[in-house]
Amino acid sequence: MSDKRQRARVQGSWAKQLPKQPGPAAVVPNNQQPKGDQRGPASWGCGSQKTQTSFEFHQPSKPTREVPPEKVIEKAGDYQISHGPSGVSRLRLLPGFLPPEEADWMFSKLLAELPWSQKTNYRRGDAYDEPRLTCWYGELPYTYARSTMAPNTKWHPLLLTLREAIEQATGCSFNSLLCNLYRDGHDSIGWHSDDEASLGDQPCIASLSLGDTRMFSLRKQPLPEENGDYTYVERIRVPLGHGTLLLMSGATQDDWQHQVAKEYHDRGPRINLTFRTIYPEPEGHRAGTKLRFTAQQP
Ligand SMILES: O=C(O)CCC(=O)C(=O)O
Repeated sequence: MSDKRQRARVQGSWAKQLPKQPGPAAVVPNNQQPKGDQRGPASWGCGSQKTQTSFEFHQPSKPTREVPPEKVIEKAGDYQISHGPSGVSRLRLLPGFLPPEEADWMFSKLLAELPWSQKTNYRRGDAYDEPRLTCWYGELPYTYARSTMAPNTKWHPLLLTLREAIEQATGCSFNSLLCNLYRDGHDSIGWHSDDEASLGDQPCIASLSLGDTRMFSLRKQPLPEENGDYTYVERIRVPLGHGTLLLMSGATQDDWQHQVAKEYHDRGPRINLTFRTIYPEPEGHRAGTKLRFTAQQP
């Protein structure tokens, strides 16, 4: 038990008040307790003095489980972040994928020219507005968090150029694009995996960032016996700056969740483009179904 909790237990308002004792404080370290004949007669309960109660304080034993230290990935490279029954989870980070001047120009153009809007999602029947703006490109609609985005089928020419460059750099092909605009540090995306059945098995997702740097966090899915408790899971942080490309592939969407949390200091706008491949939902299949159960939605 932590010191704080230990104190709260002893000091809690529900705790019975002990009669006030004269003399030294009740908590006496073991090595300072008087021994045998060093004790005065009062300690034996003789005479007119009341018996003193002493408590032994034992340092709580160290918790046997430790929260794993968070890792940070910020250098260019290919990373195998886990290896489990679903396979290897991979990240590839390419900071400076776009040179800064090119990235500046693209950021201004996309900010001004994409059809940004705020999507309404549903959680347990309640509607909520996403804390960011989005737009969706492709041939098919995209459903997540119980709401569907109609596709923009006519791609902005700059998005087509970027798609081609990213396909060449990654060796993956993409037929769709989710664009996110974080207007400031208060915009965010909550913990989720891109694991809707429409994205297929082990999708390859390429994420290009433009504008202010935001922290992209990943946390490992807990084992079934943890009952959805993420306390002891592995965590990784990846700062995503202007012009950075991040590729997630392998089992990353099966075994990890990701988020961009709110930040409470000054953050400027940021655009994130996530290229994916989307497949038609099978007949009789409810749109937006997850491949696994997840309690949270972005
Ligand atoms: O903004 C980002 O870097 C992440 C976006 C994201 O998680 C998503 O679109 O699914």
